[in-house]
Amino acid sequence: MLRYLTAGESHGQALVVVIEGMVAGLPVTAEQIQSELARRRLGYGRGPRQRFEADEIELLGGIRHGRTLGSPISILIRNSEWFRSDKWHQEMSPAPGRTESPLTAPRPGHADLTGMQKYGFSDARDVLERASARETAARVAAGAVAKLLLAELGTTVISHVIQMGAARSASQRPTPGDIAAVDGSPVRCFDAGAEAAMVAEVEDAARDGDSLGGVVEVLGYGVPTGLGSYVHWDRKLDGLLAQAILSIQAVKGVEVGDGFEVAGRRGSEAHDPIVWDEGRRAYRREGTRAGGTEGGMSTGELLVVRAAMKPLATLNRPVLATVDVVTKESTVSFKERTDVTAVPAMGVVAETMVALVLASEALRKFGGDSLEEFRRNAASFAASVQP
Ligand code: EPS
Repeated sequence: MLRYLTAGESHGQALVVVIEGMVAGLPVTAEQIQSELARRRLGYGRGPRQRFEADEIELLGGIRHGRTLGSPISILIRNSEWFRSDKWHQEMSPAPGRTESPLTAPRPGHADLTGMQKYGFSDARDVLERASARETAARVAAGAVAKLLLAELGTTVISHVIQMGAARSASQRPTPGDIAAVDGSPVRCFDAGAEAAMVAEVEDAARDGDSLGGVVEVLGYGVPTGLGSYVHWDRKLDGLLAQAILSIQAVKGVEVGDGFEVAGRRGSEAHDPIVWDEGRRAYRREGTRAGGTEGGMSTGELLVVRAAMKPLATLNRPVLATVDVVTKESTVSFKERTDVTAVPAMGVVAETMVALVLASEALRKFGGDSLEEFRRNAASFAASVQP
């Protein structure tokens, strides 16, 4: 229901996102989008580029006087890198010409080699500029708008880092009120004890010229009951969430609820019993083992989705072997990126992807062309939910 398309290369002029399907009348300001983009730049272990990428946006269409119009929303994010040196004007020029310095040693673990084979390129830059996770800035801008729609339903999506390299956090979960504390942590970890171990992991890896992966947990509070559906494979909410999460650069694993761990338990210990809450006149699940989905639908309980990110494939120490595509001789991969880890930033991107899926499914369920209509439909469903 909510469609969005991003365009732009990491060292090109700008990124752009076009969002289609948003209701009219949703209050949106540039500052709200900007503050989500600032959250994505957080995190110990990121490279120098995050210090000068301001991610300043321009709202090009779809918003007038602080409200959505129902028309496509278009957001531009300029790449500061482009303006810092002539190098990128030449390297990334859209005018006919060629580069003086093609990258001919594709980096293992990146899209480089397969992308070159697939699209017929001899310069890895033709691939890596678009495959780069810089693109997630445009997604986060779209996600900021999705989050504003979800806020109208009382739904909040947050995330925290639960593993960085070998360091893991305890099981306590932040609530929406804790998000400033999570963002205030250098590794976006809610567990102070684990935070120190995670920072130490990053320092160790940095000293060794190495990189780190990790796991983030995304939590959806106040998700309405009944998003997604059991009637078709491609309408299942957990399936949609998994696709959205796995589309994030370097993410290799996704779990809903207790995920892989539940497979080792007995059935009697693997599910969340249903109880009737007389005070709230509502059903409740005892536990979060299912992660807030059953049969591909949101149950109305806490949504729990985890994303596992592999360590970044470019190391500051040239150890990963590759082959030069011109000479076919063995060499080591070049250094294009400088971050030690991007796990804290990935958490913000994972929030974004979950928010976009939930907003899209909420629009499918509650519909409407205006915010007023959407709200009315959501309220009337909530008041009459059966049995
Ligand atoms: C990226 C490489 C690094 C990251 C960049 C993504 O950029 P550079 O090659 O200029 O050092 O900093 O991330 C961002 C700029 C961003 O905004 O996330 C890559 O190759 O994926």
